[in-house]
Amino acid sequence: MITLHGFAASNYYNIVKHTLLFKELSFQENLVYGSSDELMKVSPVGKVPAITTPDGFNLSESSVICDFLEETYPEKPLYPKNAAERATVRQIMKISELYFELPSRRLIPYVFSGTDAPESVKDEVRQVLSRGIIALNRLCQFSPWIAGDEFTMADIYVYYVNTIVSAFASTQLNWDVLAEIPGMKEWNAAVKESNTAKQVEEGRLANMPEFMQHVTAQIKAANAG
Ligand SMILES: N[C@@H](CCC(=O)N[C@@H](CS)C(=O)NCC(=O)O)C(=O)O
Repeated sequence: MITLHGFAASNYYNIVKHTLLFKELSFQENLVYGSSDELMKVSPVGKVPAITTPDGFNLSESSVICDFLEETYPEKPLYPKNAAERATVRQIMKISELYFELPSRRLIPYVFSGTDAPESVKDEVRQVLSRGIIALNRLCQFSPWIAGDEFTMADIYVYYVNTIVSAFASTQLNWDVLAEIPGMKEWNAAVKESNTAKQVEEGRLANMPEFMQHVTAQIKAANAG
């Protein structure tokens, strides 16, 4: 059986969990937080998520894990057969990671510490998000799925990226980023309606109290040091 290492409050973890559930693969969850010794054994940078396969192969990086799962378990495919269409799916995923996820993440420490981000940081984040908005407006089809008529890995990936945009960028910048992409909110609501997304969300909510305790302890330790 596959082991999924990490914690369900992580959107990256949930990308892989959603993929495993979609493909109906049997897996067990091993609750572990970032940078722990246990995680370092399976993830070279000590980040969540990582997986261990039944034959003992360890792998980290959410999009790489998803590619591996697709290649190893091609049943219930999440990438189109056509190479150009497959590349477009990956392009949407990459752009959402670089221009939506990563800038939004820069604001997480301010949200967790209850402070307002400096204007210079907000400006930088706004600029990167603006490029993401332009690119995703050009690439996303929402017909009905993000890359066309097939539900693909990009639907899973962007859905969980958007949770970070909404929770951190939109709140800190007072900017409804997703509303800048016509069709995005309706598509988001459609993915949220799926039983798989609901199951993943249950896991996230169950983990949140413990995760917040973990974050609070980390902030205290950092302030003490
Ligand atoms: N590029 C990585 C990012 C993973 C990541 O940032 N994970 C966060 C949790 S959402 C983490 O492990 N943070 C703990 C740490 O940085 O020590 C991926 O796609 O898997």
